[in-house]
Amino acid sequence: MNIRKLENKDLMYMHEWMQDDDIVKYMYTDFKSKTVDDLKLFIENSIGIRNIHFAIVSDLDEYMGTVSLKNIENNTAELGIVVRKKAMRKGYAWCGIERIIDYAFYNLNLESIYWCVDKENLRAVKFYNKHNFHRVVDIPKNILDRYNNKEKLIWYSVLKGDNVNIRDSVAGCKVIHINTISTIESGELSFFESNKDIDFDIKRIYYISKVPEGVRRGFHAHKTLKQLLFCPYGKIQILLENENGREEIELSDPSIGIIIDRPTWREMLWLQKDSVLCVAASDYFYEDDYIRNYKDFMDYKSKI
Ligand code: T46
Repeated sequence: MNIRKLENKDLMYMHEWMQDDDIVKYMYTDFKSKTVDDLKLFIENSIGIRNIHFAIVSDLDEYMGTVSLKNIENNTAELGIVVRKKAMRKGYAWCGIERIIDYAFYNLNLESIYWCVDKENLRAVKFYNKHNFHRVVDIPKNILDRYNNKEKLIWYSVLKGDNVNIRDSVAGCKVIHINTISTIESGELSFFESNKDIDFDIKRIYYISKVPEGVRRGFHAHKTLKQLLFCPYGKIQILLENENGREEIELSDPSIGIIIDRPTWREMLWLQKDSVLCVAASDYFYEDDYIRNYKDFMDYKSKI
């Protein structure tokens, strides 16, 4: 599956979903009244300066939906997506979104993308929440004014650098999405709370900074300490090893963290100068809790 320029052969499939009540009921454009001529014109003008629409297609090049960037201005744009019934729950929506995000950030050099859904469109809300898209709180008035039923809308956004495709765990340690509130033109705010977002009391916070690129730190495990690691700035590779194996993950998105809650060997590689590693820990600093020798760690692991 992929995205490509809309073509006239897509027209009949576009017309098909526009007549489907289940699909258009939460949309604010009157698609039902669109004629074949309207659609021909739409396809002809699908790549513009202010609005860009692509077809989401199957491996056999069959149209499965449309993904759009609308109102492109001030380094931002509104995302729009629709998929045919046939394409639902098959990964086409995700493919369309992933590709358009790349296109927006790397071809058009935008800084953010935003969109809204009707609160009652539970399927869409579930989809965006599941994929960790950040909720936006302060939508600029000129954007809100495009919609009549403002109170019924939930807004989401992706900012350049957000990692939208992250795995669930590394060596069995949970990768978490830290609560993050976006603002379209002024960044994101992330937060977590003890015993709510992470299931331990935080007794200590420390951070590691001013590390030159290419340097590795760590090379130890903890016997009992639980920690949440995150990278509020830069890019750091974290290598973890425990009974689940030896795996790596790159931390580069401030809204992503790893919870290490079992004896795990760790090594941190600074992939970018001035990256900061921040850690929320379940206990005070006790040197006795460290296993700083790999062989000792292997022995310790074999006994637990
Ligand atoms: C970990 C990874 C991710 C203190 O005095 N208090 C503290 O709270 C900490 C964390 C360290 N220290 C002392 C202990 C050493 O003399 O600071 C010195 C440097 O610590 P270390 O070499 O352990 O730093 P890293 O970067 O290898 O490891 C640190 C944490 O120590 C460790 O718990 O999980 O970050």
